[in-house]
Amino acid sequence: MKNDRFYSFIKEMEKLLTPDSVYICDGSTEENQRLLDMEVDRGAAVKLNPEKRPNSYLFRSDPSDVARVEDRTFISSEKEEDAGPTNNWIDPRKLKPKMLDLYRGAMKGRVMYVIPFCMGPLDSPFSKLAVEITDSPYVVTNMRIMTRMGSEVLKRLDGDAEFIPCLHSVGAPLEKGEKDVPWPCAPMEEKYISHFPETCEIWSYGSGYGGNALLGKKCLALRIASVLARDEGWLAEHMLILKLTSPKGKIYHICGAFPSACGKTNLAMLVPTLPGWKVETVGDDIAWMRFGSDGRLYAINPEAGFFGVAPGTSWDSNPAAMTTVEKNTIFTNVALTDDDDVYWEGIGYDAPDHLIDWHGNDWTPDSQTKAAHPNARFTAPAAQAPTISDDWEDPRGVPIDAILVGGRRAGTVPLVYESFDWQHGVFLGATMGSEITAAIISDKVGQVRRDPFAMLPFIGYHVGDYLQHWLSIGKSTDKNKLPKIFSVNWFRRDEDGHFLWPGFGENSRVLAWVAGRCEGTAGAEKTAIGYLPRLEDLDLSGLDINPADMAEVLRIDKKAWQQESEQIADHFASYEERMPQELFDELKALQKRLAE
Ligand code: O2Y
Ligand code: MN
Repeated sequence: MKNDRFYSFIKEMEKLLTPDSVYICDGSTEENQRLLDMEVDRGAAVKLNPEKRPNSYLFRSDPSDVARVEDRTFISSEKEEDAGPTNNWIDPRKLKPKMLDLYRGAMKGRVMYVIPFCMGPLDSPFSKLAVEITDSPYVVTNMRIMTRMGSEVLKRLDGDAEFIPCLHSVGAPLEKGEKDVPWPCAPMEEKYISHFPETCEIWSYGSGYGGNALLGKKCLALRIASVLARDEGWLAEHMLILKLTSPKGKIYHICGAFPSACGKTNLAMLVPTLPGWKVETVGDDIAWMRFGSDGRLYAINPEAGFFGVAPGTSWDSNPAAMTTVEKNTIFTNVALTDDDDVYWEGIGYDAPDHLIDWHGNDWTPDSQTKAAHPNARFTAPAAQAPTISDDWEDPRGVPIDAILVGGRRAGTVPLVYESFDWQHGVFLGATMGSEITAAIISDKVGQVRRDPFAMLPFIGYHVGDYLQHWLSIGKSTDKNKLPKIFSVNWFRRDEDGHFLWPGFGENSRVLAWVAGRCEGTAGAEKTAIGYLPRLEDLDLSGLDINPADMAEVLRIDKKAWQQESEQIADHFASYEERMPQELFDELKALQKRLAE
């Protein structure tokens, strides 16, 4: 393979990082096995019982390195105003020298792995080639599941093919004779997850965990891709993609933007309770959408695997995910059973009398601590999902009929409603949010955190420009060819805090209504907030729900909506002068309709 830029990148990085050796990954089974065996031998991983969990491994992270670190994530654009009010910004002229100091000699005593990878199906016009340099074998084995990586990508880098350079180090050089620790990483104040949008570079230092280290995912497929999408006229979004088939065999593709921990993976793998309906999975976290030559929006899932939250995943809540992780899976920070299988809180059965917890300590049901970390993860190939859709790797993408936006709202926001048009739909996306729960340490529990299109931690530029880009996408084609936009809220509660809507498989009733709206067959009432289903517009057959609760999940409380509109006004004001005028117009129109 000849690509001068690729080899100069490697040479330059080797000079900077001074590893003991450099290794270019081919992505083969043998290479993967070698790395996993090496991690087991040095005590960094546990091979799980092959009879129970074939070809699967457990890693335990350092207790300080367990999740994405938003405070240490930076958009280092040349001008501060281009990062906008929702991002941490450092001037690249300061950040680059600072990080170069950290990177100098950072791979001493380690191997520098070079991972050629592709986000999106190989040879799809949507896809992007990239190269991640890392000193973490854990990252290599996870990237092999999460992306297309290795020799097939290397072939495509031949000539002068463009690629996105991604640099990662755990930030723990080894002195001669120094013994390594199972999960090397740097202290919090030395961690940097940095993005340079003008030069399309990602530099990550100090963390070996998930979104901080598997640079194809949040760093490339969302933060950098959102900038490319703005410049090239497409959308890079934090959305699941599902295929819905009606009893008549009609197919719909639906994207859904939900903030982290709102059940995107569960919805993407849903088992409908409505007879005759089927949901299949195209993607569970990220969608890249482009216009096709027919003027419709088409989406691909740029990833090849799932990096899902284990706690709460059970045969009841998500049977497809449980099947997906039966083999070839890397688990991180779950508990280990005495017969070398995995366990986590919410797996759906009682804990055995003894476990090894995510710290590597003995654990019994009397222990006061959790056996698995709440952000414990499974990394599993998407192709293993029993719900995987036959078109999930279609290089042309799948045509999108509807986009859902939603968060966790105990009140105010009804189960589902449809926007009046694209601009109003962008307003729904711009104003969506979730109540801050006790799971987040904050003095703002109960307050709504606005999270535009669930992209708050992932927009690589100014949030106002991002919303403007959504508006301009709506002007780029015939309006009848655009997906319809819906707001959904599975989380409405009664006065005692009980969920009013059963959720999970019953959400298929909402999907069926969405499909009916796309088809023009489902009814709705025009309200101040949008088109709302009446009770008779939803298929509620066989659903065991109290009629008063059902009425409540669809109720619009005008007073609560007036307060909501005031909160939205504050939220827009915090986004400063780049907030699009069209969204202020939508707010005014909402307030006028509420006053009527
Ligand atoms: O904690 C992490 O590093 C993972 S975050 C994550 C992983 C998979 C899908 N979504 C997310 C997210 O934070 O939205
Ligand atoms: Mn996510």
